[in-house]
Amino acid sequence: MVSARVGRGAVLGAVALSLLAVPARAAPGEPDTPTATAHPPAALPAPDTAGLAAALRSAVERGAPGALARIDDHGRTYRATSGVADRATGRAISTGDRFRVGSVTKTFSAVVLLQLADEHRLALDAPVNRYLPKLLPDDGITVREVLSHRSGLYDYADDMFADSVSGFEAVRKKVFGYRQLLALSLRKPRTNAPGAAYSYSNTNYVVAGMLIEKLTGHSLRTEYEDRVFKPLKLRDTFYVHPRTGIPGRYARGYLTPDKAGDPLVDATDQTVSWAQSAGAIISSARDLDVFYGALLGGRLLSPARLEEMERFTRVNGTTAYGLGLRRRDLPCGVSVYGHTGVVQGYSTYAFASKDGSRSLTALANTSNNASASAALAEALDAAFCGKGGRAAER
Ligand code: REY
Repeated sequence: MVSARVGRGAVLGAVALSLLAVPARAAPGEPDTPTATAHPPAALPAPDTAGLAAALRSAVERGAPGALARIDDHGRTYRATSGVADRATGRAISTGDRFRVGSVTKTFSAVVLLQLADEHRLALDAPVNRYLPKLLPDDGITVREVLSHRSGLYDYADDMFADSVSGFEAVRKKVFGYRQLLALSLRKPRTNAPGAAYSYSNTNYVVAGMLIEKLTGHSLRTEYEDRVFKPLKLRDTFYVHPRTGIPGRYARGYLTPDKAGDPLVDATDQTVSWAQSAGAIISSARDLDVFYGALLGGRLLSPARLEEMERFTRVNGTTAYGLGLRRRDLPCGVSVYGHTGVVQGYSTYAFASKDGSRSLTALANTSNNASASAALAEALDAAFCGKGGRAAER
C-alpha cells in the first residue's frame, strides 16, 4: 500500500487548458454512445500520488476545511488527505471518515431500478404513469427518460437553494414526502418535451425512489441494503433518512455562504430530506470505490442492463450521462465512469475505469465553493492519467 499523507502546502498550478485537448463532440442532449466517442480502455498509467496529494492540498488552500482521496487499483490502495474533519476540534481528516455522498446516491437508485428491470418487474421504456398512475402530468414520460434526466421535470432544488444558507436552514430539519417534492417541481413549467433534451434534475430521482418503493412494496432503505449494501459488504454505507446524524466516525461538512467573508456553516446535521433517493446516502471512500468497481466490473447488473446504463447523452465537452451514471472524458484521453455529488457541506467525486479495476473517490468537506471543487476534480487526472496526463495538459 502506498500512502501519501499531506498537510497544508503550496497551491497547485491551475489546470485550465484541458478543454483544448478535447475533440469536437455532439451537441448537448444528443445521444452519444460509448462506442461512438468514449475512449477505449487501455492499460492505465500508474496513479500520480504526488498529483493526488497536490489536488487535495489545493482544495484546502481554496477554502475546504479538509479533503480526502482513496484509489483502489487491482487490490492496491492509495490514500491521501489534507486538512481537518472537524474545525472545532482540529481532528485531521482521515480516508476512513464517513461523509454524505449527495448525488452519488443516484447511481445506487438507478442500480436498484435496473435490477428490477433485470427481474422483468420494470420496463425502461414504459411510461412512469404505468406504475404510478396519474403521477406525472404527461403519460409520455418514460422510466428511461427519468433516469437519464431527459424527462423535462423541473429541478425544485434550483429554487430551494437560490440563497444557499437561508435555503439550507429552511430545510435542514424538514421531512418531505416524495409527493411534496414532486409538487414543488410541477409548479414550474417543464424544461423540455419528454426525451427532447438533457436537463439535470433531482426531481427525476425522487420519481426513481417512488418507483422503487411502489414496485417492491419495501422502503428505499430496505432495497438499498438488500440489493447493494449487504451483498457488497459496504459497512460504512447507510440510508438513515430522516435521521439527521451520521453513524460512527465521519467528517463534518461545512457549507460556504454566498457572501464572501461570511463564516462557514456547519451543515453536518441535516435530514437531507430534500434529496432522499436523489442524494441522501452516507458512505466512505472505500465503499464507493468498491461500489463502482463492482458496478463497472459487471457484478451488480446483467451485461445487457449495464450496457443500457452506459448509453450516454452528451452533456458538454467533457461529460456525458447514462442512467444514473456519468462519463467524464479526461484530458489524457481516458474516460471514467461514476458520479459527482453535492449536498450542503460535502462535495464528492467517485469514478472508476471502464472495467472497474481502478476506482477513485475524492471528497472535500465543503460545498458551494466552485474553486475548491475544481481543485478536487484534479484528483481524477492524478488517479487515471498518471504523471503523463498532467504533463500533457500543460
Ligand atoms: C443542491 C444545492 C445541489 C447545494 C444538488 N445536489 O442538486 C444534488 C447533486 C443532490 O447533484 C448547495 N448549493 C451547496 C447551493 C447553491 O446552495 N446556491 O453547494 O451546498 O449532488
